[in-house]
Amino acid sequence: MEEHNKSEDEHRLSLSRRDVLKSGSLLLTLPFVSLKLRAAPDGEKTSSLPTGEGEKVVATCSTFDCGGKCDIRAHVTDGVVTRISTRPDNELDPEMPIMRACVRGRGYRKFVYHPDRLKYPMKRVGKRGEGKFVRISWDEATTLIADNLRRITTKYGPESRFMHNNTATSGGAFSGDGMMKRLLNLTGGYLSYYHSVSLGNTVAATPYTYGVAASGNSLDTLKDTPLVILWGHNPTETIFGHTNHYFQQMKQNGTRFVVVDPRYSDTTSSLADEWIPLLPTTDNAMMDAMMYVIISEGLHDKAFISRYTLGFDEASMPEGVPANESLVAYLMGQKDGVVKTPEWAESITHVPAQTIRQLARDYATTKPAALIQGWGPQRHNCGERTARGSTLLATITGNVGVKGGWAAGYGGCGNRKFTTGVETLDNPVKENISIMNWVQAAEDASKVTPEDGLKGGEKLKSNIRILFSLAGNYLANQNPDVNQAVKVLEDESKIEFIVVSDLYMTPSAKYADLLLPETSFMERWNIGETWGTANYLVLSEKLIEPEFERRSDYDWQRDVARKLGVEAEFSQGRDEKQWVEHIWQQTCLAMPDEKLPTFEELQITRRHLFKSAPWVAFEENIRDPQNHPFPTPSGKIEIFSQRLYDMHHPEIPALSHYVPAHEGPEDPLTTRFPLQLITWKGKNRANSTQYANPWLQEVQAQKLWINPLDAEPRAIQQGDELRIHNERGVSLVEAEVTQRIIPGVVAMQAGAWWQPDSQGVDHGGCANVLSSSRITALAKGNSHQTMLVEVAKHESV
Ligand SMILES: Nc1nc2c(c(=O)[nH]1)N[C@H]1C(S)=C(S)[C@@H](COP(=O)(O)OP(=O)(O)OC[C@H]3O[C@@H](n4cnc5c(=O)[nH]c(N)nc54)[C@H](O)[C@@H]3O)O[C@H]1N2
Ligand SMILES: Nc1nc2c(c(=O)[nH]1)N[C@H]1C(S)=C(S)[C@@H](COP(=O)(O)OP(=O)(O)OC[C@H]3O[C@@H](n4cnc5c(=O)[nH]c(N)nc54)[C@H](O)[C@@H]3O)O[C@H]1N2
Ligand SMILES: [Mo]
Repeated sequence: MEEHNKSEDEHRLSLSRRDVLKSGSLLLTLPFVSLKLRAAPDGEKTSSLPTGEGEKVVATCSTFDCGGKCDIRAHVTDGVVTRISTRPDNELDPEMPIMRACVRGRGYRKFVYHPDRLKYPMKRVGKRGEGKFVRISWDEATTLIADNLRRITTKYGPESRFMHNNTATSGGAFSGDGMMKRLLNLTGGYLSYYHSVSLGNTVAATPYTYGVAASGNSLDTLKDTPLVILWGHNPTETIFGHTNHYFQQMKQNGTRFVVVDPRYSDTTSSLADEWIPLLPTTDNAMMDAMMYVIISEGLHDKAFISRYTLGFDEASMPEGVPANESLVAYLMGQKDGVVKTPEWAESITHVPAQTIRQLARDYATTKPAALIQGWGPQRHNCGERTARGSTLLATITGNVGVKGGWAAGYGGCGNRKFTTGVETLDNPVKENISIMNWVQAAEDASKVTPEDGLKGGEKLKSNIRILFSLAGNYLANQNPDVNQAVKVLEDESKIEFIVVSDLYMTPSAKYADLLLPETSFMERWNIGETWGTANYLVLSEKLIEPEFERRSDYDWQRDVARKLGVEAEFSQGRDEKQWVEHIWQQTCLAMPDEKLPTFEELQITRRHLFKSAPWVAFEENIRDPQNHPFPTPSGKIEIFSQRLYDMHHPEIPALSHYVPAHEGPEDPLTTRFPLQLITWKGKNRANSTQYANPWLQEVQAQKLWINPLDAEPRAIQQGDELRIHNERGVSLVEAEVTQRIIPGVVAMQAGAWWQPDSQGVDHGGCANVLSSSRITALAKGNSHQTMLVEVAKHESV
């Protein structure tokens, strides 16, 4: 239901219909429709109110990091977006996967036209984090940035400058985040970070099996796959490019879907023939037992294993490794005396042995079969092992490099194409930290060591002294262990200047010294880029003019560059649209065979689908191993990894088998905090983006899922207010007593805004007051998902 309220009328903009026409937005087939318009609220706005004759429907997309690049149709009347719809059922485009807008996409108008949106640049007046600001001019704001950059760089060097995790604009070719890197690089550089908190653990682990990370196929190759195992994968909510388009077709054609997930996810309810819940972090035990069943029953693909792999059994081990380090030796307990039977795994995973046995048999005897892992299982502190464990299963069943199979692991598709993006230029600062190191680098950089993740040097030259968070809510919301992070943020003697740009007063925005109101994607030009295995680009056109004093990051960055004397080099004389056009031209040059439309044409066609033959990862390596060895040290698929073995680290076993996780179900800490808490990415927001959207709050309330078996002894009933706590924090949230979660585990949606009271108790259901900043062993990455908690009725405490 669409409705107009006063605040939206106030948001009606001054862009005339003629401007919209000029900009070429009138594309799709919808003829002008006569609209009955409300009276103008005041004289001033009258001139900009529509004159009544029409509406344009513009195909566009957001540039959020939301999993999909759906087909959004913005209905624009006299410079106002009045409605969002999606690709009509009767629009024929057989080559383009159907990407119907989800609730988030359909809610964009409420995100853009929200009375709480930031309107003016503001500087902090209270203590840092208190959230007290006063309005200032853009001239003062940009002078503050330029002066602080100059002062801090002179005093501490460019290594003291940090750009934070900012994913809300990562779905576009152009962003303030990217341009800020360019500006910093033009003026000495900055401390950069590596590791994607989204998928970094699996990206780090997968090459130990295959030599490269990208191990996914194009989804059209799964058309005739009879069995798909979705392992901690929830694309019905997370979208993952155009996954649902294909999965729904496959479902209709009879593909059997099995979902392995502690939660009965929306994917389970919409797709699965079977749901197998297990305790989080125990996936490797289940995988080990499946491999045990497959091998002990002789169901493994012997020809494939002998031709392409290393380390399956004692006869296929590299030289110099002691006895009993092979996969078979491990599974049969030849070294540790523990045979990895389904009964052994049942006690760890809580999956019935018979279920494990049956899944193992089904997976090994259905040819081909695709085991596809989401990223939830790898956002744990055992995540690298879980990711690589799945590659071993795919390998011993011969599902690697074959059409209809899936190599598991990271899963990204090697044939995807992207725009060239902005030229951020070379960064003179060579030190590079893991995203997990930033709090320590701000508190006391001398403690950040190569062992924790520092690269490019032995130590850091400076603490982080100036920080930019442009389109992120990571500082005090999305970072694990928020309470630990904000202690450092609050200390004004540590980071001296924090710049945040956002559309809303988020928990992280409250920690800004300077808070800047950015435009939304509807108020800028961009090109949206796809996710997962999807392979197309969508123009994200400027639809409406910014209101109040909102400015795009690039726009104010030009002023800062001017004040620093580098504007000409920085901007190359281009405005935002010209940059997007430039990126497009560079992309066209980089892909001469692709026959991309010109930028002018793109404004008519709106999107470009990269057409390619079906892609099967490692197809060549399997077809012709002599001439195309796997890019591993041995040239084979490495079941046993000598490189991992040589690390001699108990959490990095050469076979990626089960090792109990910190804060997993076997941790002695369970005596105090007996429940595992996991989070999931829910349908009504992209991480914390759109948290304040009232429509989307109606879609799904923030609640803690708890099984009746855990609720009952705690006298918890549906709707009770709960207190979730551990040593790191306390969060209050409503109970959802449900069998959709396995006993022993509780779950809530990630991305709710942190709402601390004066005691530091969170009232928002923000999981990151409970999550841990423990670093994963191999990737030096995040483990947002691994935490133990206790839960009680709030009143009873
Ligand atoms: N609707 C929506 N879509 C999104 C996002 C969003 O916020 N909202 N965010 C986007 C982003 S930034 C990313 S990185 C991706 C993330 O995509 P994913 O990381 O795949 O999404 P999650 O929901 O974190 O995890 C997927 C599933 O893993 C399950 N899981 C958790 N722990 C375990 C475990 O130990 N074992 C097993 N087997 N399963 C487990 C969860 O219950 C969940 O159903 O999604 C993107 N898509
Ligand atoms: N507990 C838990 N925590 C997690 C995860 C988890 O699974 N569980 N997942 C992690 C993952 S995978 C990710 S990717 C991160 C994401 O963490 P972040 O990168 O911080 O992403 P968001 O939370 O979406 O915050 C983006 C902010 O940008 C703002 N924004 C939107 N559009 C624009 C724009 O055009 N300009 C500007 N300037 N601002 C804009 C939004 O209002 C929002 O406040 O969270 C991580 N944190
Ligand atoms: Mo992410």
